[in-house]
Amino acid sequence: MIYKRSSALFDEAKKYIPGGVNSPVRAFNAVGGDPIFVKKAAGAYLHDEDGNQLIDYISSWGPMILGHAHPKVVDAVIEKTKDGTSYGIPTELETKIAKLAIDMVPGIDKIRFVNSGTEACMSAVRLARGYTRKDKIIKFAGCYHGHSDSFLIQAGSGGATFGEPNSPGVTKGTAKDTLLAHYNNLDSVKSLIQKHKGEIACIIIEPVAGNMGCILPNDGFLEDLRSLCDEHNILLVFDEVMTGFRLAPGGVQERLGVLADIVTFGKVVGGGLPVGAFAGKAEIMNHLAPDGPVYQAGTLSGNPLAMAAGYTMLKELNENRSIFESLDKKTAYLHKGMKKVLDDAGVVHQINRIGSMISIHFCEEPVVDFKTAAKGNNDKFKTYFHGMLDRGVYMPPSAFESYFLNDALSYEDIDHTIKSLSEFVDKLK
Ligand code: KE4
Repeated sequence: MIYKRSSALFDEAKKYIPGGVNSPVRAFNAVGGDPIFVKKAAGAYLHDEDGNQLIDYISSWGPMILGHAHPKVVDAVIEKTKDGTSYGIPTELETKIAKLAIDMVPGIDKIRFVNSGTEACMSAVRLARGYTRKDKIIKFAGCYHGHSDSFLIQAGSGGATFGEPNSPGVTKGTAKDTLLAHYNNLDSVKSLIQKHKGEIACIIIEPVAGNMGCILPNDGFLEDLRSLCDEHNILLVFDEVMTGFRLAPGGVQERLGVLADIVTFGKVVGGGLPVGAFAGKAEIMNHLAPDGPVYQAGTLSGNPLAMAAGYTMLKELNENRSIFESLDKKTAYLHKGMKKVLDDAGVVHQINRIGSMISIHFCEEPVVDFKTAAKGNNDKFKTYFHGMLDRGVYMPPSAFESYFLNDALSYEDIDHTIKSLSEFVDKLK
């Protein structure tokens, strides 16, 4: 595959945009080389600036679950645009998508729309703190909830239980209120609760993690978190920005049968336009301005174009629920095929999968948290990523990301993906 024009465009972009990108993971720093620049996308395919067609396994990091440029979504946005693009005044469409989301997702009475997953998670934490009148939060190493200061925290040094900033610009004052636990490790949560009795507003978690690669909760882990929260008057916040409306119509809460107190959404809920949302029981959500004291706002929140795209996508998923089973089957087929190629070549690896989320890790032991995810051989991952890209398959450009399959993918596309791996698998030994 030739990427000359993409490289030239990247050089140009770097003159005007920090790192040449508007979000760091796009810059290929984890895998090396220059990023491709996309000209257009349709269905399961990306079309880059050098005329290459690539099978897309990130689906814009989740939103494009129906495939790119889905006709119904495109038509809805075009039609809505003719009525104007933003009012800053309530519209009926916001109520329609709110009712649909509440019908689809268990355990929520009310939902507030914002403009990104970060905004949804940031607002959910403020709401939890405002509702409980407590300051500290527990998050898990390796889970990503967007780039709000409270989340850019790494493990504190030594015995300190509170976190330290993992980015310049995040203050120690902010970091001290974020406590760090370890995924699938209930004792790490219990010890934080013991050390900070009565101080913890919420536990926020990706109920299926997608930012360490894909990592599933151990059996009973989410149920145990639910019990701990009930016992200690702590709110449980499920960050379903990736999993919401993807792992089931009702997300992980439906698929795994555990209910959170606040759930956040992004990606699919916006149908490819900028939308995030957070939702919960009325008792909690009514604490939000203008009814309640917890402030949260946004000029473009509930924007008519974004609502048109999101409503159309949710409606399509809600009325064609066989899409979820179809995606599960396609992902299982990909898993089986990739595993056979890697096993036959004697390549040590792990594959984690649930629904249409999957990731490959080149390491010996099962990947169950950030520590085990970090043991993946990144040189092999780089070889894997570029080997696939050179054969027209676009995988996430980082070992710490999940793939997101879309419904436009055909079994022929998946066969091509498996065949591509077999062509260079010996380089992964
Ligand atoms: P956004 O602000 O990027 O819309 O959402 C933040 C967010 C919150 N919660 C979870 C579980 C997320 O995965 C994300 C964002 N996901 C990344 C992919 N790892 C988006 C890609 C990017 O940062 O460019």
